[in-house]
Amino acid sequence: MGGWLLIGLSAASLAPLHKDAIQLAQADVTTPTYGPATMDPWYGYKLRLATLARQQGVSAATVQAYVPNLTKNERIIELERTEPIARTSGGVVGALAPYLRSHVTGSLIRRGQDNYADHYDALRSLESRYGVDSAVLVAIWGLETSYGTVTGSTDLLQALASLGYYGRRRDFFENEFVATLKLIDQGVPRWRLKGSWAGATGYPQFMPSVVLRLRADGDGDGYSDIWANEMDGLASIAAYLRDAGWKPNVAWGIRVRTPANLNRAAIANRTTAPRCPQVYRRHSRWLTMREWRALGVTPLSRSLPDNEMASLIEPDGPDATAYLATANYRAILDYNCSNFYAISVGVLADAIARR
Ligand SMILES: [Ca+2]
Repeated sequence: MGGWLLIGLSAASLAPLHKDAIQLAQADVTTPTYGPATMDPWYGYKLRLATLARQQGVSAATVQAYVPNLTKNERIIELERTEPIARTSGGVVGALAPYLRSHVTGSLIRRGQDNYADHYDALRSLESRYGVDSAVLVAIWGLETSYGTVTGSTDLLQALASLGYYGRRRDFFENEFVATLKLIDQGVPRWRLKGSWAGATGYPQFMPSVVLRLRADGDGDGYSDIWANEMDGLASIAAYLRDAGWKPNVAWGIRVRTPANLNRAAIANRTTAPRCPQVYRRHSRWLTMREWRALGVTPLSRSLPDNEMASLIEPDGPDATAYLATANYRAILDYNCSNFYAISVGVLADAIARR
């Protein structure tokens, strides 16, 4: 097993390695054993990654250049080991106001307004191209990376390989590892491929597979550089939201007042969302704005069209801050599945557009 002899091998000759790979995939996270006992487990795991990458069409040259020398990052494995499964707003009551104070700061609002003004014409053209509210694009850029100043400095290949090796979310991270190699095949330099410890990269903080699928050219130079070109980053966020079902010219949501006698059992959502159900559990069922008015739920400032569907969200429980959230709120949840995150995006976007 010495050396990296698999480079240039045909798919058929990779088959025996693939058998090892299946065995590796079934390894228990808590007692990791990779490959034959005589093989260094990390080396064995890199063979598995190289095999997967070649099977999924990554060039032999890229695999040869970037996989054999990878080292394992124990610090990242420790972050993954101690990562709470649900650290977001699902189930948390009574914490929206302090969350908004610490996340949607005066500085973030002010810099968002400046960026919105600086890029105003380009943002208008993105809005007509994608149909997505440009203030929301700026707000996501601000919350994800503080307007491009904090994009992460972790080497993606090392991080994703280490996370796959640890194995709690192996399929997910291995897919992202292969996607990162495909970006290199597309010409993205390795030094660009840095991000958060969990693999989010660039101005939009996309996972590599999302970069492959949705990165867009916002400034019209024919290339999408989501790591250094602001308009490319914003266009890519717009492409994501459009893909997630954004409806043009509809607000993400509105603040509302609820009546004292609102029967919450009657409006409870009885379906279970397939994706992040603990977040959707906090939404009421869908009603039209007209139906909400009939129940005494009234807008505090702007309203929604009578026929627009929305669900009621009361992050701090009854008789506190309440929102009617539209389909566009769900598109934001698709970006990052946390009610507090989506509300922060909406509140920041409203403040950015208000100036
Ligand atoms: Ca570009």
